[in-house]
Amino acid sequence: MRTVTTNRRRIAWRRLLAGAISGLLTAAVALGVAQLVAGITGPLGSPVDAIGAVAINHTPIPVKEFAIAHFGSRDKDALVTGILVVLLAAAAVAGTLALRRLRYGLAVLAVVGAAGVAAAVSQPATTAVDVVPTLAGMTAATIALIVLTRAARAALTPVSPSVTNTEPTPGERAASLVPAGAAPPAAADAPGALGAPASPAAPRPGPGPAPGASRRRFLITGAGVAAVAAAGGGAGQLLLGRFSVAGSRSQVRLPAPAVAARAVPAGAQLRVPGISPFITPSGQFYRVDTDLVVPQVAPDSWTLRIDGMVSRPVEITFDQLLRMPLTEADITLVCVSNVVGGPYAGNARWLGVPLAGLLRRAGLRAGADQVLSTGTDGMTISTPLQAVLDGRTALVAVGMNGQPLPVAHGFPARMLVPGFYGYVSATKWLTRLTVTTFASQRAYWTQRGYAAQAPIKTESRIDVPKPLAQVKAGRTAVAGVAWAPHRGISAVEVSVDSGPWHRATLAAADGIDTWRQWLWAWDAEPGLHSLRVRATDGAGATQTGQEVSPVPDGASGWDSVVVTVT
Ligand SMILES: Nc1nc2c(c(=O)[nH]1)N[C@H]1C(S)=C(S)[C@@H](COP(=O)(O)O)O[C@H]1N2
Ligand SMILES: [Mo]
Repeated sequence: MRTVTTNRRRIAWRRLLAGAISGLLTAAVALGVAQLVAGITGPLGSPVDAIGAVAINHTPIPVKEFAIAHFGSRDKDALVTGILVVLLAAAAVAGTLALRRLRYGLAVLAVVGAAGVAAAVSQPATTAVDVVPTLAGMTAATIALIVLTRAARAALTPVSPSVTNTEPTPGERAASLVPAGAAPPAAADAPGALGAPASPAAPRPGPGPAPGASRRRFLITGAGVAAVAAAGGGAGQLLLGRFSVAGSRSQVRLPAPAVAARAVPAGAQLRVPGISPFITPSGQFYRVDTDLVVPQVAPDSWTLRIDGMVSRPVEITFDQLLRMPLTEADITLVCVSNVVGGPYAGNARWLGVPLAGLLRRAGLRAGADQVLSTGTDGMTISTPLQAVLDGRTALVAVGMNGQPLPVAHGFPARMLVPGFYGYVSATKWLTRLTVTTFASQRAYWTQRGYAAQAPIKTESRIDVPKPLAQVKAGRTAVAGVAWAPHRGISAVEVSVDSGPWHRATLAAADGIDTWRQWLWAWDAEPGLHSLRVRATDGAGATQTGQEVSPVPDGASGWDSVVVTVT
């Protein structure tokens, strides 16, 4: 009896395994074929990315904050991994169900496919062709599931070990035509219910190995499906390269600025190992956006439309933009999601056309108080019109640190308005500026609970020593950066173990729109110590110690680190 139970268990496991393998291969072929077709129709049709985009747009803010805090710039990888895990689990279930009843498995496929199509059509930047990859993938998946299920059923059909020829016995033939699940429930538990009668006289009771031929057929079918999946995925990846604008970016020649920034003062960069460099290299500049696939916007088809409450709506090409007088400026950009002490802040030298001049060219009508800018990804960003016009260097930028904008940072053009968090000032892949009012239009993040207007709060960060560092007793450099863009930094102070505030030395200022490095020499005494920092802006307002999380208008509080002095 024990042997019979063990055998039945083994059969059940084999069924599960074969079903799961069929399902996973089905998912692989769906993704591979979808990728191949997306390689022809364009990157927005990739079903995983489309589902991811929907997930991003509907993620509740606490979850988004959690993802940014815990996965950082890897949050997108984490999302794609999560979607793949769910898809593969669904596929494994579909494969197992299909062994029972093919149509159950196909029903799971249909649900997943419908979700993929719905996701693709719901994206702002997609068109009808972007559902084609998902449809092609689902068609391939349907065929694969049918073929694999047939092969799996044949391979699972048990026969008596005494049968050595590959001709199926009449019992086997019947079993392979009737899905196992079709047996009436009462019979399902009876020995031998899974298919062919096992010969009671056989030395090993219960089903023996499936005939080598049908098992081989399952393996060959599986390998074939896997090969189609891999070939499709690989070819799709190659074809998707066509949509990259890296090539046209390298062709862009930026004109010299009409208004050049003065050289960064020599004293703006302190010689302290581990401090944030005054100018953040573009490759290290933080990236925050809602895009799983970096938008690829070709400069020759790019235009910037200026409309809304203007007397003459205009549309400008990239060449026209480059022929306008360009201004160069150093501006520090900060993300509203940056927690106290966090990494989402950077400082770069930007090159672009002053935004105020562009808007005035279109003729501003009275009553407007908002510039609503739109990116090709559908992102909308609201900026106070008065700030754009008050003389600060608000730009439609085309250059970053001496190069055309990196694709991930908004190539071919983005907005920058010193003093405001990125979500209300820094539209990447900019394509439209609408002059409007805060009363009539709400931007993307405002619809999701963030403030409509959000100047960057005064913040300071300790870069060295690192949290939980071991430092030698004696003179120790405590250093970092402080920012209050468009107000400037007038003082930075450090406190040890909540003691008195000590004035830090400020590096040379490079205007009021950039961050400022600072340094304090600490006579460190052995023991466990905590250091904290606060800054005062150019208007004399000292950074608040009140701890607030990023929603709705930016974090506040004092950065602190704990170190061990030996
Ligand atoms: N088109 C577009 N522009 C965007 C965003 C976006 O998701 N899409 N994110 C904004 C946010 S929240 C920030 S903080 C800055 C970040 O710019 P960076 O990635 O160049 O650092 O871009 C802003 N511009
Ligand atoms: Mo942001």
